[in-house]
Amino acid sequence: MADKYLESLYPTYGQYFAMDQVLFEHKTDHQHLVIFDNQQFGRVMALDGIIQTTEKDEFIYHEMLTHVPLMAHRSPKSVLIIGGGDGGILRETLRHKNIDRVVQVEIDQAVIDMCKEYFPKHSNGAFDDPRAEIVIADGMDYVKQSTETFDVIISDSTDPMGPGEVLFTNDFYRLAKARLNEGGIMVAQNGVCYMQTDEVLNTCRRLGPLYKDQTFYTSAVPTYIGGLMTLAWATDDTTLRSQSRDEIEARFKASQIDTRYYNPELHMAAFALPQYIRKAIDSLV
Ligand code: AG3
Repeated sequence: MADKYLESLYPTYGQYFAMDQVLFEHKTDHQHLVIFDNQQFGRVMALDGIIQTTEKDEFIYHEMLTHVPLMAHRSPKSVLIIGGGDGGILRETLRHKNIDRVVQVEIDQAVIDMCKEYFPKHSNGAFDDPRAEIVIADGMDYVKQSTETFDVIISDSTDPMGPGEVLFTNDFYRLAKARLNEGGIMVAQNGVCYMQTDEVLNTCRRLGPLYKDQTFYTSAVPTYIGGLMTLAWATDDTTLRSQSRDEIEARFKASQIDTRYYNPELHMAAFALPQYIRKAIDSLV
């Protein structure tokens, strides 16, 4: 029987993965990194006891966190990625031919190095694309110091504990907004809403007041168990979310991007929120 990797995200509920082979296990300068193979999900990466990405289902998360803002924005040229060391978001971003500048800020060089080696399909050469600049730094320090602005900001973080915690603070959201061009969009990984409802509520409290339109969209990612994953959406352009399916479809067709999960119907539908989340959000006001 193969050893089992038990995810330690929740105290009274969780999932395990049979580890056919452990390929790498190391305490980096920032986090405890494990890479192993599993029959169902292919290669799996975990940080500090929490599954971050798998070879088989990564496309769902990476496509939804990237293409929803990039297809909603009418002419995005530049993108700032916070985190995302495995390169999946960078890969999907660079598939947009109109994007000519991407800055990715990742705190842990070791995550990039290990993912290039063990998950080559995640980045698929994206780290070598001349349009991409990789900065090894804390996302918070970057938004404090940088003067550059972007059309879209994508926060592909861990859960709000350890190095990722700062990326869910008031200060980070305020400073990130200053890095956004007028009418720009910020999206952020926001956990599994059934299991991590407080995360959604905290984001409403902190990110909500900064933007004219702040909500969430969802996607079901098998390895992020517990139901729908919530992705935070924030922009001052209130027209972006009321675009028709045809407008999104026209942009999607023009992009010629061949996706495995994202499509214009899903784009529209992803903003429909379950009633328990709507009620929780409404109870804040
Ligand atoms: N970022 C999202 C990890 C979330 C896992 N947490 C959870 N199940 N709530 C992963 C990096 C992918 N590029």
